[in-house]
Amino acid sequence: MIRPFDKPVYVTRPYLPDLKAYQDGIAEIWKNQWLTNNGPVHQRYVKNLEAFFGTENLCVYTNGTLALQIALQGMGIKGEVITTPFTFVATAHCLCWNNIAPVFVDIDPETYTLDPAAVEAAITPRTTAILAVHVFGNPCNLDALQRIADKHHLALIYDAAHAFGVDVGGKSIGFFGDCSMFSLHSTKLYHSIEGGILVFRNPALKQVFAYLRNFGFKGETEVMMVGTNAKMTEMQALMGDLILSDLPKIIAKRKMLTEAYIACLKDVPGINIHALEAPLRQQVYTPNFAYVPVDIHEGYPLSRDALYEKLKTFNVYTRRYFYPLLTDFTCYRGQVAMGDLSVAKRVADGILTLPIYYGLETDDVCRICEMIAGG
Ligand code: T4K
Repeated sequence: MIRPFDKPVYVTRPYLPDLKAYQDGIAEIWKNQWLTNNGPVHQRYVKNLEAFFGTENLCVYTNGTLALQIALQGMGIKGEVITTPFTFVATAHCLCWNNIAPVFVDIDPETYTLDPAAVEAAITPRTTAILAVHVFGNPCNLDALQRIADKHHLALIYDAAHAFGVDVGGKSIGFFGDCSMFSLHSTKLYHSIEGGILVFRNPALKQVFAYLRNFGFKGETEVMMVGTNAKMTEMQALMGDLILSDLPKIIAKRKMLTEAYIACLKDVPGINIHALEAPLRQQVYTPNFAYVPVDIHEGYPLSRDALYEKLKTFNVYTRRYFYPLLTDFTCYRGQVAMGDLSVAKRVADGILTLPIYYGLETDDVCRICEMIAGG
């Protein structure tokens, strides 16, 4: 008889740094009397991020959504942009907020990222960019997408919201394409409460991206462009800065938990764990173990949704990231262009993302897996 957890086990919990260290940082902010607008903690954080990424071509924002909106605006993206329906709504919302038409195409069944052949088939004279998502931290097909972008003179932008800490060929995944957005939301493995980062190729964008973050201001009396307010506060910067040095131990713990899921689920009929195993098997990139997506299919005695409900009775709150597909949401249904999305639909209907966070223990993982194996 498997007992429910006494306290709710959520799909994620934020990593919290040492409280005393955060309190000391807050005391410094009190002393500075500087809360936002490029304060000293923000400046220190940016320097540390530049060292982490190995580039000065980055800008920090109050959240990932505004960061991505600013990337599209600052790069002058217009017309149609090809993107994925299997992502968080923010990806497509950022296009629409810039009056850009999203064109949704299908995904690869192994990585759940954009299918390059489907991307190429959807290009029209109005296409200006590809907005690809490293969903669950899985790198997109970087070479193929770059080849298509080069051949058709398109910008290549990555929504790397899930991919902080992922390296490819020894360098950050942020170095691929023209620009990448990392989300630093509390639900992410690395966070700044709320936050976002743009990493980009063209150094000239740095000034534009900074203007757009602060209403377009240059000094006190000049406004260069119609910007917005997307500045990160000192409290956010402090959180991000304190957690940055903990990243290796956060990722190591998540690797251990992922391996525990694999060991406990590998023989459960009807549960496909290829998306958990793939990052461990390959040699090409360093994964971050951001999510635990498992695919529930016919061999399992319950439907995905029934399992999701059943786990709630054990006090386990999984999520169906990313279901429904974006194209099925009220605001997009019937309003947007799309190709054949049969793979994306199948994936969205079968995926359950299981709990993973620093405070979770392998015993908890085994207990969750017993609940799943019980059918
Ligand atoms: N692109 C992609 C591909 C994204 O996934 C996202 C964000 C974005 C763009 C936009 O980036 P941001 O603008 O957010 O920086 C969450 C996050 O709010 C969102 O950031 C994230 N993707 C998305 C995948 O997940 P919800 O609506 O599922 O979050 P919520 O509030 O239901 O939280 C999930 C669980 O986390 C809760 O059940 C409990 C736990 N939790 C959450 C918070 C906020 C805590 O324990 N403590 C907390 O403080 O969207």
